[in-house]
Amino acid sequence: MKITDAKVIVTSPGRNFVTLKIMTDECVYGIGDATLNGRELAVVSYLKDHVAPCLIGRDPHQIEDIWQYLYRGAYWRTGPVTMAAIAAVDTALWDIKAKAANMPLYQLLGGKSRAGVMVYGHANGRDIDETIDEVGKYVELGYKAIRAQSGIPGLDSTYGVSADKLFYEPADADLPSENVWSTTKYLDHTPRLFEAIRNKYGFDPHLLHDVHHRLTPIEAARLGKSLEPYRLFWMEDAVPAENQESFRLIRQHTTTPLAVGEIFNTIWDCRTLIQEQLIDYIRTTVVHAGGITHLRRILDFASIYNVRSGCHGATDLSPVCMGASLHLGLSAPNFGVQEYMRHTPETDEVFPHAYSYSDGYLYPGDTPGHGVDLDEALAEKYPYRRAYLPVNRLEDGAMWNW
Ligand code: KDG
Ligand code: MG
Repeated sequence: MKITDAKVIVTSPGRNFVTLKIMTDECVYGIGDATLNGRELAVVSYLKDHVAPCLIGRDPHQIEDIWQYLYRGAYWRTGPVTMAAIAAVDTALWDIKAKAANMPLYQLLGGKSRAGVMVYGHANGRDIDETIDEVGKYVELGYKAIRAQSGIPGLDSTYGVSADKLFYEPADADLPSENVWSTTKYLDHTPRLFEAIRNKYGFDPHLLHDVHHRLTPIEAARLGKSLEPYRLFWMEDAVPAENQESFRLIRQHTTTPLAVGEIFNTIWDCRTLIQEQLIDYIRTTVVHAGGITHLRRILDFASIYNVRSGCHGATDLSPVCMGASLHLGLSAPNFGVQEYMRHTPETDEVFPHAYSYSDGYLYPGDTPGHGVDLDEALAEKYPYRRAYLPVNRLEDGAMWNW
């Protein structure tokens, strides 16, 4: 089998997605997600100008060799643009291999380790009462795990709180909108949110919370301690993780489980975190961490240290990424939980998929490949629109992490 073409498709059915479609001389094709929120066109160029020409004529079954060729061969390693491009190729090649074998992808990854993939949904509200109501809606939908975020008194807007409750979209403007952040207000408010949720719903649903990189290590330690009575499933991205050692300090102070890694691109970004058992869940996902080949390497490494997966699954990761992630989640022995932010009906129509939700779990389905396709004619009707994530400033105007 030979690769005959590699086409990059940009579409915006409510939000931007970049998809790579690899064609072969045997009429089997594969698709991979290459979306990098707010920097989409950089990956488009990387793929079109620098990767696609190198793929033509290669054997698509040589997945590992092609991965190494694109990673080592570029000389310039890692980074979100490079790794999203490599991920798209890798995902498309696994799709081709599984279609050629006439098997769902999870079979090629070793078969099922579980019946379904537990997912968590996003409950959020402008204040504690509204968030409590939203948690109730996810309980009604059968979710076993629910992330809770709430607006903070005295701050106009904050991460995780959206107007549309089911379809959260943070890339909300043509140029970055500006938010104001106060750690003091946040640290006072957040334990009250979880106290109120536990009072209302008891300890049955798993509760998760995303700090979104906003604290220092000692502040994160304080938050983790103050949340201990509410037994969170995890506290996510408590601090920016360029310094993996930051987590040593947090870990010394709290038993609240820690999750991190949605913006990591390689196994080296999480090596210390995993090896020193400083985290409980690694959140790297297919599209931003080099595809199925590299994410599986990360998860296997993590399994030795009792670290489980908690793959990122926000709306800016396309249904193609979700499908691939579900196959890996079904097979990985150390799967933990999968984030599931629902895509809009327009997006679902452009990306017909075999996966389905039922009673707190996602099931990848048994279609050969990863089970997600792209309706190219429909995709063309939704042209790219520039959209950025917000930025954050402290109350004195200084830039902060969003
Ligand atoms: O593009 C950025 C989003 O994917 C991110 O803000 C979502 O933190 C996020 C999450 O946990 O889903
Ligand atoms: Mg997050």
